[in-house]
Amino acid sequence: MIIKSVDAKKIKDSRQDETISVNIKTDVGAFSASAPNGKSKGKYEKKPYKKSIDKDIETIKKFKEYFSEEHIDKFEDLRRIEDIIKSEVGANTLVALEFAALKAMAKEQKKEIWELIRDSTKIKKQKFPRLVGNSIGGGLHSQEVNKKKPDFQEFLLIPKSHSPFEAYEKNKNAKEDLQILLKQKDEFFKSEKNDENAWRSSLNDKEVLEILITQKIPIGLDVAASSFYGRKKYRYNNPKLDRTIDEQRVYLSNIIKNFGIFYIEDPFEENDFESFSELLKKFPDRLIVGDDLTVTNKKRLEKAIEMKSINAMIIKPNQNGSLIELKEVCEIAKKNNIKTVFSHRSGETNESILADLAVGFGADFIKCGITGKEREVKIKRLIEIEKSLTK
Ligand code: 2PG
Ligand code: MG
Repeated sequence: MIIKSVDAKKIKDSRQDETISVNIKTDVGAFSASAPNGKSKGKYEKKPYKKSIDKDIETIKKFKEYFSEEHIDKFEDLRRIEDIIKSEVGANTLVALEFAALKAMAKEQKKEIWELIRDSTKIKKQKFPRLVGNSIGGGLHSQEVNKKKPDFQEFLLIPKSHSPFEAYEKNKNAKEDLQILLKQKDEFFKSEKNDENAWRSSLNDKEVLEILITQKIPIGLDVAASSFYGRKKYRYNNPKLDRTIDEQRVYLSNIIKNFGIFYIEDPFEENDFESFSELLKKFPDRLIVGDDLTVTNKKRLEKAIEMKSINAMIIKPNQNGSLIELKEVCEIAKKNNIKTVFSHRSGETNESILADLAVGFGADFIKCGITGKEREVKIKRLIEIEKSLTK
């Protein structure tokens, strides 16, 4: 496949913020793809744009002649695109371009995108990723309800099923049950949704967990601790309380024990590899997940492995931009028994390629919400792949 020309434009994400959509013309047709936006971003993520979205759009157009000299036929050939443009644009621009290139390659080879990453005989033997769905939210993704909200960013439901179809049904039903329970327990609840289409509530973290345990589905938390850490303390608002690093360790250990938490993401701020290690030592049978800690970055993952900080990690394509490095990160994770959780961002688009990547790379989990158009396109794509493989 040959890329004949490249164009890009600004589109709106689910939060109505600007993001990039890249369009390529190739000898097998035109293809476009877009990248999402994070809000509780890790400090060590690659920048979405080199200087600005407008500058990246200008740059990518300038480089179009260079692309037309390259044959791009297999996943590894994305490296050729990276050699040309990686240092010139940001992670969002690069990843959207690589997504579009994958779509073109799939068309040319009459394959599905996930098949470009791994052949179907291997996929058939592997388990489908389990859904990780955001049911109730707080932190940076939620506005307050009657001046209050939970401090943790995401209260996640993780059905045991490896069938995306089954898990999707379970999560949708549970989310409806939670609406009824919130109406009973939260006098200010108005059935409003947050950035990721999760319920907004005035309840605090423990009160939300009391409700969540009624569902009998394994519970996950994205504490997103960096977003409320400052001057050596975790600054809780609901109720108002500053916790030292030691106090945070004790508090979260109690939460994990008392509510049987199965998955906990970013329990500590993004530089504190040591507290992660302590928690993992104490709870080796739970998933201690790095997101802002590891930012889909090889060096950060290597440090987390050396420090024994995590046994699971978030993979977000636009935290890095390079799908070649993302592949390496997944391989290193697998070798070291670290589970991978392919994840959406809080500001999403209608792009569904995350599902193909999750299947192709053999992800253990996929975190992409429960409801909302931008979330459901990814789940539905996963179900479509499931159906095609179980025929
Ligand atoms: C996270 C993500 C997605 P954001 O923290 O895991 O849920 O949030 O995209 O805002 O970084
Ligand atoms: Mg996170």
